[in-house]
Amino acid sequence: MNEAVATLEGWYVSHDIRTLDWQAWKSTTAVERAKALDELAAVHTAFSNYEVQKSGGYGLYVMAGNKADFMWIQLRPTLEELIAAKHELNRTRFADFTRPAYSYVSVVELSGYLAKPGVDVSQDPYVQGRLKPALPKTQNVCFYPMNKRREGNDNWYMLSMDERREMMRSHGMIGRSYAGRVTQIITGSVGLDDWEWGVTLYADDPVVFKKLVYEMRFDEASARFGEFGPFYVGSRTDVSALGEWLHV
Ligand code: 76R
Repeated sequence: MNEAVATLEGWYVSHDIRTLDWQAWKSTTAVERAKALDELAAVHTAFSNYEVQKSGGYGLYVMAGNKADFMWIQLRPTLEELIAAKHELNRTRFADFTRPAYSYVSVVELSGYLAKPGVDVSQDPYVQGRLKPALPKTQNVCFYPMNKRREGNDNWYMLSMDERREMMRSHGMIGRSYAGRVTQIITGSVGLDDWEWGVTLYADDPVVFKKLVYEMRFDEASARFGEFGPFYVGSRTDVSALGEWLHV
């Protein structure tokens, strides 16, 4: 049997992606809309405080395209707390106007392919910071789930550790050439959701998503082995900006 790479897991992650029922939103009263936005503002502040207290991560985004209108990304130390965060949002009046578009449950993952030997990761502040991250505050976000292929000669899981490590080295070198322009959070979801990983990318300039993902398509780890789910792209927002978006 081939050797599975060792992984480190950090906080649990939820990508909660929803559409707005515009018809219901427009046909309710201005008073109801104001109450709904107030309740949204209250949970938004509560969620943001998890980041301030370093006990979770949080981001709210308005989405491009017709697939969705909003994405809430939440990070928590346990699955129970992640579920509680969903319920907190669902208890608001604002949630009554939302419909599920997509959701993804995963856990922050660092794989050991390129790990430095001899480092005690439980004591390493850099590693711990990456496992329990505050979400980057760039203007834009791109999320998609993916698999590594398991077909015929293109079966990632039948490759030796050395072959996989070499491909991940090449992958990481492309990634690093985007340092300062894009930040990635890789989350593992084998056994948690329908794909094997979630890829969440942060950049100010959304063209960088296109350039990075395109360049990686030519690299063996993606060209031969990458299988991709739906892409969701959006822009970071807060409740006051959202109030303007939702003003009817
Ligand atoms: O953790 C590290 O930064 C070390 C190097 C590294 C690993 C191990 C790394 C770097 N990645 C790793 C693992 Mn990645 N990554 C993706 C995608 O669209 C595509 O073609 C693929 C989606 C992007 C865009 C991306 C970006 N990476 C992984 C894994 C787990 C694989 C496994 O365990 O088998 C996946 C699925 C994956 C996918 N990667 C980087 C980037 C970027 C920008 C970097 C450099 C990050 C940095 O230097 O901080």
